[in-house]
This record gives sequence, structure tokens and C-alpha cells, in this order.
Amino acid sequence: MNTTPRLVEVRRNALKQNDELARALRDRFRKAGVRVFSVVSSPGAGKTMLLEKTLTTLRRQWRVAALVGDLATENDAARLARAQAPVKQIITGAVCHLDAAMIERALDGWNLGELDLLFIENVGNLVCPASYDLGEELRMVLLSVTEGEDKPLKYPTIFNTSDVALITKVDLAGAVEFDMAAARDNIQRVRPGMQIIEVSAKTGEGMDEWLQFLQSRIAD
Ligand SMILES: Nc1nc2c(ncn2[C@@H]2O[C@H](COP(=O)(O)OP(=O)(O)O)[C@@H](O)[C@H]2O)c(=O)[nH]1
Ligand SMILES: [Mg+2]
Repeated sequence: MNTTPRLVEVRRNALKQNDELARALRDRFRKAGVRVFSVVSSPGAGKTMLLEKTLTTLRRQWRVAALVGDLATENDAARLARAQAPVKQIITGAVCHLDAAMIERALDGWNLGELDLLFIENVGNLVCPASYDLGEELRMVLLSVTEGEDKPLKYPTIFNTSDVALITKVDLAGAVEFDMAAARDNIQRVRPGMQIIEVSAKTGEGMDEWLQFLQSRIAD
């Protein structure tokens, strides 16, 4: 007799289905030669601003595009489009994360062979996006200084499932008495060895290191 509660089972099946679709997407991206990077964070940590600056610089050298997820509004797509790259908004309604099926649908009509880089901005949330593989090859997690140093300890899964951490809005660190050493230490406690980059998309501090990191991944 199956003793697993029904809801748990439905959720497990949904995740399994997502993983299979994500694997197929990853294959498709590899065959098309497009590198796919996703960004996760709490709402307001600076994903869109960082991506706008990143796209603006990288589009000089690469064919870049972005997908951006939100519960409502096309605001972020409009902001990212200022970087003059193809951008599509995914409106999730009540759903607190993107999933592989949403990515597949959003790519409908796009020729992946014409792209070098695709960025995916996930819905702002430190919990739900952690469980959903989107077929990306690299997941970056943002922690803004205004959120406090303890967030990696409170939301370990999102840090555990990411490949690189960015500490954002470092221009505000002094104003909020952010303890950078403690934040770095907390990230290392949940994900030992993870690379950490400190940036301010506003002042440009750390952007060179960030862009160099991306370039080195692209060259891999
Ligand atoms: N001071 C400062 N503000 C920033 C920085 N990056 C983003 N912001 C501001 O933080 C707010 C949220 O940024 P946004 O990019 O929309 O975050 P998202 O919700 O993670 O996409 C906006 O008002 C931005 O102007 C930064 O590096 N420094
Ligand atoms: Mg955003």
C-alpha cells in the first residue's frame, strides 16, 4: 500500500516532470550553442538592474537575450529592453517561481541558434525557485546588503543550489552597517567554496570582476 500523503506525491511527480523537461532544455541549449545563466534572489535585490548593465556591456561582443519572470507586470522586460537585447516577460500569475515548461513556452518563436547567451531572471523569492531546474548551466544568487548577513543561513537551499553568489548594492553597505565578513562566512557555511563577487550595479564597483567571471565561463 502506498502510504505517501497524496499532496507530497503530486509535488514529487511535478518536480520529476520538471527535471525531465529541464534536462531536455539543457540538451537543446547545448546543441544550439547558447549558454544559459539564471539569476535568483529575494524581491528587490537588484536582479534587473544588474542584468540591464550586464546585457548592455555583453551585447557589444555577444548575441544576448533575456527571459524575465514576475507574478505580474511587464515592467522588468521594459527595463531590460533598454539594453537593446531581445527580452520576453513571463507572467506567472500566482506561481512564485519559473519552471522548465514556462521557459520552453517562452522560447517559442526564438531561434536559439542565433543566440550566444540567454539570461533568465527568476521571480523574486528565496524559497520556491530553489527546487526548479530551468535547464540553465549556471545559477547565480544575489544577496543585497540591505537584506542582512543572515539570509544564507535562513534560506540555505537557494544558496546550495547556486554556482556563484553576488553580494549586491555594496554602495549601501556602510549605511546599513552590513558586516561583509559575516555575510561571506555565512555563504561559505552553506556552500563551502562558492565564489562570491561584491558588486554595485549603481556605481559600477565590482562590475569588472563580475563581467570577467562571465567571460571566463563563456570561454570554458
Ligand atoms: N543603491 C543601489 N540600488 C540598487 C542597486 N541595484 C539595484 N538597486 C535599486 O534597488 C531596487 C530594486 O532593484 P531591481 O533591479 O528592480 O531588483 P529585482 O527586484 O531583484 O529585479 C531599485 O530601486 C534599484 O534602483 C545598487 O547596486 N545600488
Ligand atoms: Mg526584477
